[in-house]
Amino acid sequence: MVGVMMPLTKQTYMPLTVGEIEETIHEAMYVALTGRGGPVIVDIPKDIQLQETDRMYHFDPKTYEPDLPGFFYSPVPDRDQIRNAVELINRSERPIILCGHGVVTSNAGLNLQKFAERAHVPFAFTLHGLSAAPVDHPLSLGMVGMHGTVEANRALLNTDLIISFGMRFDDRVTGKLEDFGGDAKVIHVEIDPSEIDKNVKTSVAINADTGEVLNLLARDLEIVAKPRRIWFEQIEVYRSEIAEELQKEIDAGVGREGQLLMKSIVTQLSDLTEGKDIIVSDVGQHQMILARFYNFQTANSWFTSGGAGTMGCSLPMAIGIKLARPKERVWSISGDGGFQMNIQELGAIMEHDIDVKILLLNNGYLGMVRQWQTLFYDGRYAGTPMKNPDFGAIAGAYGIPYLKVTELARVADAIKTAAEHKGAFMVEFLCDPSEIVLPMVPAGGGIADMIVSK
Ligand SMILES: Cc1ncc(C[n+]2csc(CCOP(=O)(O)OP(=O)(O)O)c2C)c(N)n1
Ligand SMILES: [Mg+2]
Repeated sequence: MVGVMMPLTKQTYMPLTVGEIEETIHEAMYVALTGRGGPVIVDIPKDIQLQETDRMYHFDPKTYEPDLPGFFYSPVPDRDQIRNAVELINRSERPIILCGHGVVTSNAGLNLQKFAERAHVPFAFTLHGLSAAPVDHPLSLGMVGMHGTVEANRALLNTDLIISFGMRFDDRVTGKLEDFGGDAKVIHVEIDPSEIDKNVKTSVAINADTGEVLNLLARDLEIVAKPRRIWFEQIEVYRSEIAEELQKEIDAGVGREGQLLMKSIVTQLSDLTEGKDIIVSDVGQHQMILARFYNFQTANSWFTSGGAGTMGCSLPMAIGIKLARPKERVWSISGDGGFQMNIQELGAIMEHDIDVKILLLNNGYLGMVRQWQTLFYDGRYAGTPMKNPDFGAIAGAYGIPYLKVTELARVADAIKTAAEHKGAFMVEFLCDPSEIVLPMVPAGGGIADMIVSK
């Protein structure tokens, strides 16, 4: 167990006597929550579980600090490095801020906004950075990367200074590394030292807690708000490149065959919830469409599996999130493929009466793979069409009320019914399998290779 979990976790433990369990649990919690957070596994063997002890609790978690040589992080930034960063920011004509998940976890979204406003710099979100700040803020460019917005990606191509917070320059953000960044200088604020200079060479590295750094930058009196008129004019050009085309599709709401478009469903969900609810996605086209079209307003309201994402994660994640944040409305949104990978979690919802709203965006395909087949494999749809079960019968078997929506006119009502229902509710939407998530930076390509429209 410990061996197989090692590459998947931040740390693994296996106490070999009952006396070690207490200390191990404390150390595991400390490691999980300190620095860059991450999963830690404690495997307590069965024979150790059966041992007896009279050892009493004697740790104070507030003052507890384990003896962990090599496990070191410093939350406080170096003032000289901050000064160097501010100098670069003040000099830059075309800066861009990249907001990563570290901004969400350090609850620094408000300071990110303040800093961006004070310095007059546009900001873009990584997939995991979404919901750190309102995505419709005037300085926001939306998501960056493989399925990022035209404006975020074009700005990243043409910037002279990347100011990145709590992110790791994943390949889904950078595209082909050799083509990334051009002559742009890079400021990298990151708590995990192993991420600094890993993928992208930095001009100024600030190895500290993103929250602490943004707290300083939001109030830094040395920062000059330059007008950067040419840069912002250019950004408006990027913004308008496909805006009209997208709006037309959203307004039409259906594809050529009259089936629902996911971007229309997500836009209606966003409007009805005013972008304030908790959104838990699965992995696939619907995930990228949520990332692109949900108007995130609430801090830490977006939960998803990034990198090579894990299909099936949405339902169990949503259950955990609802238990942790019972007062907020939680939407679990899956594709027909991913939903069936953890469908048994409906049992947990039934057993514990958990109020999770389930939206199933059923396009009859492993849609994201189909998209690659459409764009890069001459439309050879091998292994992607789904022969799906009767999802209504499944919901019924678990005692979960269910609606099926095939018409655009019924989308908003169905979402509203689910939202207002007390308890779990499921809505299945029949979606157009030919919908493609664009823009797209092809895997292995540079951001300049972005496919913008069909
Ligand atoms: C467990 C797992 N298996 C395979 C993949 C590769 N994969 C990524 S997206 C996708 C298709 C997802 O299909 P669906 O859940 O129907 O969502 P859609 O793309 O149609 O919205 C696949 C197979 C993955 N990410 N995770
Ligand atoms: Mg699908």
